[in-house]
Amino acid sequence: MSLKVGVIGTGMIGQDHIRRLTQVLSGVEVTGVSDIDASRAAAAAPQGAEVFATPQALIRSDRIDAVVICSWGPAHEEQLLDCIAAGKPVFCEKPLVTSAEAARRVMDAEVGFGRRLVQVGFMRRFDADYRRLKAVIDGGTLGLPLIYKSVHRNASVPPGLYTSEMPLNDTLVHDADISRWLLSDEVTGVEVRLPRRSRQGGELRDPHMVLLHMASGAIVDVEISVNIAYGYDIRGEVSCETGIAALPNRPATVITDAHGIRQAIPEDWRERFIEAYDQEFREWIAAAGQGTATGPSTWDGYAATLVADAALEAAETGQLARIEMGEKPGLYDLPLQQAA
Ligand code: NAD
Ligand code: ISE
Repeated sequence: MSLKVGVIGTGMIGQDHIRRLTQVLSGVEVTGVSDIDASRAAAAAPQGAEVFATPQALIRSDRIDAVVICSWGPAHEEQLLDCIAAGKPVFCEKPLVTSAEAARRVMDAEVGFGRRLVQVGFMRRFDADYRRLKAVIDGGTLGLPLIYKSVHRNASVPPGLYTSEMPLNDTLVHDADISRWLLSDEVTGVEVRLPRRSRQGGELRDPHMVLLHMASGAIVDVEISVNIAYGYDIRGEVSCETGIAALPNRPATVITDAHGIRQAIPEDWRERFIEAYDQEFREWIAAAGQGTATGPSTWDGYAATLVADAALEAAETGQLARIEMGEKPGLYDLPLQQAA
């Protein structure tokens, strides 16, 4: 029997996830959609799907077994709380929420429910290159990881919609999550340095250099550039005691023609992570069919939110901002090494 899914938010990634749920993956059917822009929801609705007037009506409907949230970050908390109240598994695009207090409210609700229902859209954990990189680090042949360099470059971001806080509370959350997961470690402090401003983004503060101090003493150095024009470029390299391990440059196809030898660069996240998104949904569909969730959890979303909050503070003060996560509820007690 197919899992009946409702999609909230039918913008860029909502439409891309509807495509994969209807055309790529099996065992799943999109039976409802909702968006504050009703005409956008209607245009994105697959044949036979109901267009719900509100996210709440979609979440409560018996035509919906599980929910995919692709609305804007500030709308996630209310929609997550409604899904948990209805006992429905929910895939929520990152960021989980936009403040640590909101993350704690979602965690309290899920812990009160007594079973994991939430999977957060940290798709890098499902990417084959990142999984191979993690296997090398976990294998221990290179010794302990000491430094991780994470490069996160976007060709451009939507002017007006993407604000000056978003490099740190929307984009950085991917690097925060993948650093915790790759290194099986927690972030305890954040520093931010602001280099010369790129003229590509107008008044937008861009780029950012971020240092994540990990509990083990390892340090992660993150470059966030969101208007770099040439393409979507994601890199990662871990320096260990006796060697380094790095992501390959993607895609690997080398083109040789009259202009020289070059590798094409993905335009945006849809192209670079197309297989990772497919895989995160395969694993989500299997878990949601059992009434639960797998992979990146509410705890992981909370951890990334704390990093975002600390990064905003560090950018303001120029000082190291410390992070105290508090005690992890037993519901999330899977070692970081195993979560996806
Ligand atoms: P978008 O602006 O293209 O689409 C968002 C949609 O949500 C819009 O159609 C908007 O009308 C709708 N919406 C906003 N508030 C709503 C509400 N309260 N109820 C119902 N609908 C609402 O944005 P996007 O790029 O598709 O991003 C959506 C989310 O996905 C964001 O949280 C973003 O951070 C995340 N995202 C994740 C990735 C990834 O790589 N995992 C990539 C892009 C976006
Ligand atoms: C976007 O929302 C994503 O999640 C992309 O993966 C990220 O690279 C981009 O910076 C965000 O705006």
